[in-house]
Amino acid sequence: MKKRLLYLGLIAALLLGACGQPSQATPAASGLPADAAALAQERGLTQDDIYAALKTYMPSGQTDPFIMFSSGGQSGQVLVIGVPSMRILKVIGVFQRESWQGYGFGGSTDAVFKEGYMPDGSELAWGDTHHPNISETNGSYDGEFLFINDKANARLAVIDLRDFETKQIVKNPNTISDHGGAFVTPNTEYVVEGPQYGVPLGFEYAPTDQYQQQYRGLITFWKFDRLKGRVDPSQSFQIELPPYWQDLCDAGKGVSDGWFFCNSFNTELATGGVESGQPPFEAGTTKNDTDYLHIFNWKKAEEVFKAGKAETLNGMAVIKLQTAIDEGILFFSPEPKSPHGADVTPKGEFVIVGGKLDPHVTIYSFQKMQAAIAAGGLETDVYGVPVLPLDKVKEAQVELGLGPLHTVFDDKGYAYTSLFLDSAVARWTLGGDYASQHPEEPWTLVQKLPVQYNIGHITAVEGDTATPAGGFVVALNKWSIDRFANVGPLMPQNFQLVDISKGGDQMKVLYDMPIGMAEPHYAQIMKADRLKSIQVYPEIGWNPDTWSVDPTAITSEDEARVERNGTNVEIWMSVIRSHYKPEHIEINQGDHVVWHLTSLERTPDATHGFALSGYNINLSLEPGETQTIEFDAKQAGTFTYYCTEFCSALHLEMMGYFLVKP
Ligand code: K7E
Ligand code: CUA
Repeated sequence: MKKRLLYLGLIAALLLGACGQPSQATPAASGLPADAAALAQERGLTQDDIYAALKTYMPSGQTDPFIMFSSGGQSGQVLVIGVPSMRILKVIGVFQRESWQGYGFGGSTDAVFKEGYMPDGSELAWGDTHHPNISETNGSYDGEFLFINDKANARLAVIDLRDFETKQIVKNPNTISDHGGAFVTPNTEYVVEGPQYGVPLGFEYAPTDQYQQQYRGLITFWKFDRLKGRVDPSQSFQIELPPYWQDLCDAGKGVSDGWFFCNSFNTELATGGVESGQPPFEAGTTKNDTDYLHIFNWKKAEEVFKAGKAETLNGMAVIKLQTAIDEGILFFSPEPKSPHGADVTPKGEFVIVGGKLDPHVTIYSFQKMQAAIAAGGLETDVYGVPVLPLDKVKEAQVELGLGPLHTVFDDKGYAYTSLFLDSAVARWTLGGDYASQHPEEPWTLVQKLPVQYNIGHITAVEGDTATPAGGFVVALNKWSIDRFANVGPLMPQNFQLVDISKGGDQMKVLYDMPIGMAEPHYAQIMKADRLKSIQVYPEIGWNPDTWSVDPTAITSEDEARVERNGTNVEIWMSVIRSHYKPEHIEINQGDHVVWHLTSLERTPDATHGFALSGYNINLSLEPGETQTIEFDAKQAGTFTYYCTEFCSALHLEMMGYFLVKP
């Protein structure tokens, strides 16, 4: 009994604490059922567990204050997750077809999907998404667009956050894999796709013994046309780089706006070949003590491109390496052992680089870089790129632990770095202007919080912008091992929500969220109120691709009809609870079919599907949406079409016959 009272008191105290204002919280606290305390006791929940539960629980009907956009890794998707409840809100098909969204199964999205095929038209049906980036205005998320790269095939996708649909995929014509994308400049002038593995430009054939002469790195600045909501390849440019493996990148902002930074590895120019007695890549790429931080003046590169000093290769403008050197576009600076990550601090004055095999993060000063460039007299690497000496540009090094990878920031002057080998989140204090924000010494480790296990990226609320919001960090852990029920040898990844609301060494793990599809790399967390998404399409007949009323749309059931012109059959179909009109379509085998479907619904969430069995067609018709499918009726027989969304009590009756006469 005594224990029970203790628990009750504890929960009440936690509730009061969690809600801040005791007066507001009294209904919940005073009305707290005794069985809650009994439950806590029965389950053996600790004080921390109860705090974590109260921090993350979202009562039914309440929405999360933050939205996380996570890459879906090798599933090619984007995951949309509410924070702090860690509930999945949506899965967006990007580089793979997503039947639930009707993405890539017959409607206008087929064209988007096909845009991303190889230059010779070969199909690419999957992708490896790594780094989602929300569009920014003045260095802060504006909630309008989301970009993500496909590491597997060097592609970039544009998602419109008005309807959360993928609108464009561009294939990079001059490289075959990428990594340091998709990173936006502070006003989303460009979406940057950094490269990864060196290949000859245009991924032409060249033997690996020609590595130094013929292989290259490449960075792409895709121009974003915000009005059109699309990348414009004709206004985009690339910069040829030495064939080091350029890795993670970040755009300068604030004082460093106009500049861009990428870490790299393999300055050894290793080409592998373990099968023929060469050192394997893992050894060959880690011989040197340092690799090169790549420092780009992208405003200068833009000028050079606009002045016509770029060459055209496979339809893309490429600033050649020598031009980049001559024009002062590209500089290097040494980075300690197997660097990973390049993260710019909120005001833009420092770049932080981790080191997979170095226990420190290295902090580079942008101001010192500028001074070193101005001072001149720089040595160069073997390709002639000027190298800024580390001791001239280094602001500090902080020893954090083993395997520092990525760093994000909060509103209290702390930085948070993922420690892969240590399986920990390091909280440390920034110096410079940030020093006044916290009582601890600048540039010191404050806490190492164990996470489960092997954290890759880390993300914080708006934690990579000019205006970090603090509150939560999410550790994107690669291994889960023993954290969840055994679902076989391919285990989920583990997203761990971490409370960073209290200063000092008071970070706490709050919640484990299994990710049951693929390996997400990066995620961004945005304040939910920045979203401007629509609930229903603005007008009946809306084409989500053109973002306007489609000329083929109909506005009432009276206009539904079938017209035949020789062997061409055109169908105008209305879709509303709970019937299609027409319900019978009878055609001849071999006819060419153009089928327009318009949802006449105006009610939020009144979505209808359209599945045409046997023809590999499935649409999702959201309220007001129009889609057109086009195909040859090759198979004769009796086919059914039906609605795949449970839209009403008579949803099962929402069907029709597609009769194809032999
Ligand atoms: Cu460090 Cu692809 Cu961003 Cu993963 S990369 S961790
Ligand atoms: Cu429409 Cu089910």
